[in-house]
Amino acid sequence: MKKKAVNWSAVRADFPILDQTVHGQPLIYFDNAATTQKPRAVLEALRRYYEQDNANVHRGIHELSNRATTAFEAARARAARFINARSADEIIFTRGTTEGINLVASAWGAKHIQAGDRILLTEMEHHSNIVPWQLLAERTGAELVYLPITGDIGLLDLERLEQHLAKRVKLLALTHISNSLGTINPVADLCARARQLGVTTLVDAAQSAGHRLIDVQEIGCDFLAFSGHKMCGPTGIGVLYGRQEVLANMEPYQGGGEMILNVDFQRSTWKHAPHKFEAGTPDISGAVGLHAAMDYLDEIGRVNIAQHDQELGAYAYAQLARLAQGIRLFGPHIGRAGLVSFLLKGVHAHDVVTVADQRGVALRGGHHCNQPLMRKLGVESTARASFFFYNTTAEIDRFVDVLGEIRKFFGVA
Ligand code: 7TS
Repeated sequence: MKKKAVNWSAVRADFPILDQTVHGQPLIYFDNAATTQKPRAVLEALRRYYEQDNANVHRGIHELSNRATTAFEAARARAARFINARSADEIIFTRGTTEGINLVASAWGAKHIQAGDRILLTEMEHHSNIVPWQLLAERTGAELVYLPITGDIGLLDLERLEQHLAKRVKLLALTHISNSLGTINPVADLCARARQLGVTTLVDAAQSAGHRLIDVQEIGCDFLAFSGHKMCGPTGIGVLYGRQEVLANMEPYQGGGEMILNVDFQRSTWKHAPHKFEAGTPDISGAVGLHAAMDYLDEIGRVNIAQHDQELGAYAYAQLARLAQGIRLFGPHIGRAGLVSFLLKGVHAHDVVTVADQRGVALRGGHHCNQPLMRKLGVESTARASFFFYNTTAEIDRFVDVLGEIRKFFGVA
């Protein structure tokens, strides 16, 4: 994709919510790993849809229903282009990453996982890429195994990957970008190595889909899941990509309207993918909003977004590292995503977040749905600042000043 110079302050002005004060201070929104803000283009697409086209999809032959169906299927085709899927039939709309992973655990797992099989995860997975597999393991007698990470730097220890993969592993499911560490995993390489051994692969792209170019053919995964709300889209809509050959060999996910070919009192037959996996009325407006979000991100250019993201991440990391003994930083020193997890020595993460909020800075503190990772790191929680392209280095400077004030306030400076 051709790179162009981006006017980042003009881009920021597309987000009305950012222009406000919180507790009397200008809002600095650094909780983008939890959810991102929405540009006017997305808000307007939602309003236009509800003001002009709203109807149910795939039903009725009236004009509005046709328009809603066209808009919904156009969003599917757009999502396929967004991640370079071969076909729109490989795009299943879900509520988000969590539901995408649960869908695979349920519909793929039911057919392919048996007692004694292993599912390989990593120690840096979000709960949504752990718990669905635990439920599947309980149902089937399968076993979960974990690729370790290397201490606070938080890189995957890949030395024994082949050894791990060779031991009855049926599925490798891992995150592209860690929401706590900011690690960017080499997913294409891992999927290639898994594929060679006949292992099915799933990539959790919750933290990457809106932040960099995603090409599922280049990654070579069987499944990839992401959430619209973490990439400028509405809440309640997400995408599960599944390779066509793999989707064809799966059970339905939920039963209901829209996913059937024919229903008798005792038995039914299903549509082909993706409709087989989308029972009931889908989130039509969500898909329309997600379509606008994908257009918006590509208008800026995901290559530009990735670069800006990494610059903010590197800048923040460097500024925080100057606190030296006063701070513990998590995640890689270089090549990190646009977020930093940290602990101020002598101050609880929740206190950092509470006092930062009083100064207008929105952070997140806690285990970030990474409890096993936190235990591995020997902590209960971290504070986290996570950035998106509308954030600025000036905001990071203010945030670092606020941390200085917090350290003084708690008498640890
Ligand atoms: N996977 C990763 C890597 C995530 O970071 C998250 C959400 C999810 C899956 C789940 O996404 P959902 O949209 O289905 O909820 N992560 C975070 C976070 O870091 N803070 O709040 C939510």
